[in-house]
Amino acid sequence: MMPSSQWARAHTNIALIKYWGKKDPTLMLPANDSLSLTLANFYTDTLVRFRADCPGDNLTIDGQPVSAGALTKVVRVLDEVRRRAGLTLPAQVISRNHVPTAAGLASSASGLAALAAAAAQAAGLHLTEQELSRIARHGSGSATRSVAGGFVRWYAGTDDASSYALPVAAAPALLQDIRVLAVIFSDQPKAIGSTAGMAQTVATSSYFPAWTERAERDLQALLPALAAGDFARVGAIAEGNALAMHALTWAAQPPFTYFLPATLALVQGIQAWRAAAPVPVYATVDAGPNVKLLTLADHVGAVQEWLAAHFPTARVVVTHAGPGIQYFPERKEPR
Ligand code: 2P0
Repeated sequence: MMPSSQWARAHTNIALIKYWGKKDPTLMLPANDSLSLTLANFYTDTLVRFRADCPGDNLTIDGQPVSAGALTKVVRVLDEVRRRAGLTLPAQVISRNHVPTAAGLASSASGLAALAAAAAQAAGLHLTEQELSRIARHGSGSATRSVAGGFVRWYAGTDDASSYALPVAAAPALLQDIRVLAVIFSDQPKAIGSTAGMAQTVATSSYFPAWTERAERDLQALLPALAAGDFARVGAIAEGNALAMHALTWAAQPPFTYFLPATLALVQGIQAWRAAAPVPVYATVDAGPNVKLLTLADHVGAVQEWLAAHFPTARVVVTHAGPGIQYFPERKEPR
């Protein structure tokens, strides 16, 4: 069958149990299982065309060509699709990010998940989410989880076939009511990227063995809390897990941190507010200075007011649970 063209959309995600470290960088196997929430407002649309008249794999993001040197992750995903489909054609890839400018949410998770889905479909492979997540994993670890919607667990696995993501059961009310507020302090690129930061952590952080045990314990505690819809428990586990991840970087050699003073001020401010008032709001932080607050729909207004009073210069974007991969035919570019 001649390969065709396909648009696919994938949403980014926020990890409640973090992925921070690979046990096999070649196969992209993580040291521990992780668990995330797919986010509705932040996504990437990607078109893949396999065509003989392309000089090689090429990619534009929001209309800007990406240099061949920056294509490594993209080519890893395309190669995995070509290997499975028995294809040798190069690919033209057009990608559009719908992640608010500098939202502090990585577009690599949504971008590489959308790429995996569009490329597989364009190559004539009709794969389950589980199979697609394995392909996305070859691009970027966090992309593994962006293939599915809602709460998603990435099983670390022990080889290529056993390292994939699947949706996790959660109380319907929790899935409907959970909100994420992205609080943006900085849109500067970080000094140490995720891939390099986690490699340095695995190689040198004296806390790394304790981290993998902690992450496993947190995940086992989170699963029943999600199923029961116990938001306070979910939030407390997520906040503790994020801070444990950041402790790893301080214990690396040389030590480093993604926190800015404002990051710490917000995390401490939220903890103090929570202790003083019965507001269910919890913080999580990824590989950068911005903070994501977890709360429930009924409390979004109060959290926004508190942020305006205490962090008046921060930009805030509110979102909720999002879906898994969506497809659009080529002639219908998604809007
Ligand atoms: C996560 N992060 O679980 C963690 C928490 C950031 C902090 O996954 O090397 O861009 O391409 O697999 O996926 C960011 O790392 O790194 C990340 P690679 P990725 O969401």
